[in-house]
Amino acid sequence: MISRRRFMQATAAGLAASGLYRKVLAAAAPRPNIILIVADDLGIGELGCYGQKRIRTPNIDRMAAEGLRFTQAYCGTSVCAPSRCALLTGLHMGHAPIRANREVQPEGQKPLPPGMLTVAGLLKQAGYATACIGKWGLGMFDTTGSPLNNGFDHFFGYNCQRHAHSYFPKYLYRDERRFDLDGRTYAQDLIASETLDWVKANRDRPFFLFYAITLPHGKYEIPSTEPYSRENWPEIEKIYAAMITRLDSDVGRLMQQVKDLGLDERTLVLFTSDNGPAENNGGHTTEFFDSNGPYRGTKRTLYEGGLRVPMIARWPQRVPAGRTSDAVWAFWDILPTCAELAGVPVPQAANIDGVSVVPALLGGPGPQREYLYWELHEGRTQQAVRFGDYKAVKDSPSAAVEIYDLERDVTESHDIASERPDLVKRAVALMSAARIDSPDWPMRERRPATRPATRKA
Ligand SMILES: [Ca+2]
Ligand SMILES: [Ca+2]
Repeated sequence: MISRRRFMQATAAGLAASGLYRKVLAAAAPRPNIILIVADDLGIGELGCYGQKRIRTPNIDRMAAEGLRFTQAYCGTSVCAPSRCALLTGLHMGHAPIRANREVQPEGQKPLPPGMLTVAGLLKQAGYATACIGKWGLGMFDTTGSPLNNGFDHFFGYNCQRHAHSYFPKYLYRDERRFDLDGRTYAQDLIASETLDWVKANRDRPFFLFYAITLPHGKYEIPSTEPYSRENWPEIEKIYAAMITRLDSDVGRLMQQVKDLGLDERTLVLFTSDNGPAENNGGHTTEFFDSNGPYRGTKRTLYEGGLRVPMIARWPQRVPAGRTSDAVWAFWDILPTCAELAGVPVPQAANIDGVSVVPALLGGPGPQREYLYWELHEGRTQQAVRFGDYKAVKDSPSAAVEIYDLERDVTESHDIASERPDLVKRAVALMSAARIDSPDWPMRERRPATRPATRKA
């Protein structure tokens, strides 16, 4: 068993460089506001700044031009709830309490267990105002998984992922209180307004906003297909593109609000997506807009198309403008990164997997570590590990390990496992060292092909 501590040790050179960037940060007091915008099922190929040609995303593209665009950032895993669990807790899928979407009736998902450290809880302790606006998916309000039991002062939107499939819902929640809607109101209208109001109300104190925007996931619904109404595309693709452009314009409104309130230079904004693009459904195809860009796979796979997500950071005067970074990092690094920005230590007892990427945000190197690990329990258990530029994928516990060299083969087209038994051996050892067994998430083989796969949330 390889010690986790050793994985986190930086090289001497890396430490020296990180120290330099940390001095820059220390000079940058006071503590920044943090806005974390997480789109739902937005593919890395769906933004102009990542190569999209037809869907318009001018506001997010401007954010990238004014900030730092990461090319090798990863989500927690390739479906909603566990990916957000990694983001909030600093734990990767080998240790996270939530490792799949698991529905609870009549509403909600399997709750976070009691006593979890979350990024919101840590920042709240440090004096930040905290809100989650959009979608939750980690436990109803009467459970230990309620956002209000996990560090958020304020919640607005959908608690349940299934409920969030509808953009014209019959109700939403403000904190734990349900309020009724007429079923004709586009929920994103209310959610977008709530973000603007909340930022304004909290302008005078440091704040942390987790803006879990639901577009473009769920049912494909939008009041108008402008600016694509006259395109010669299938109607479903006009709707899909319009949802992404709507996501973009609401990000733009929020950025404008931050600017208008004079908060630009003390607010770090991170924009990302919780997993790769959803598979083909309802007539929509990932091929139409090349939603996964050059990568293989989609949501529910552990290939790069499922895991590699857009990640843009903007913080004028601190984060360099108009640059890209190939620093390799992942959602479980968000908690320690925000903790460092807020000047609050991460309790050792939480035993998190993430490391702070503050040096990378400020234009320096990414963290040095031995590996990144993912697993996913959708029917069978899939596993993946990235070590250096090598990536190993295992489709089920009994499946052969596939090995790809991402530096030469970013499309994961050429499995080199048969040529490199040494890498197979290493990947197997890392996959084993990276995880602890959980009775909630047993390792499962593929079910017989006669049973249709679950396609939910
Ligand atoms: Ca998602
Ligand atoms: Ca593609």
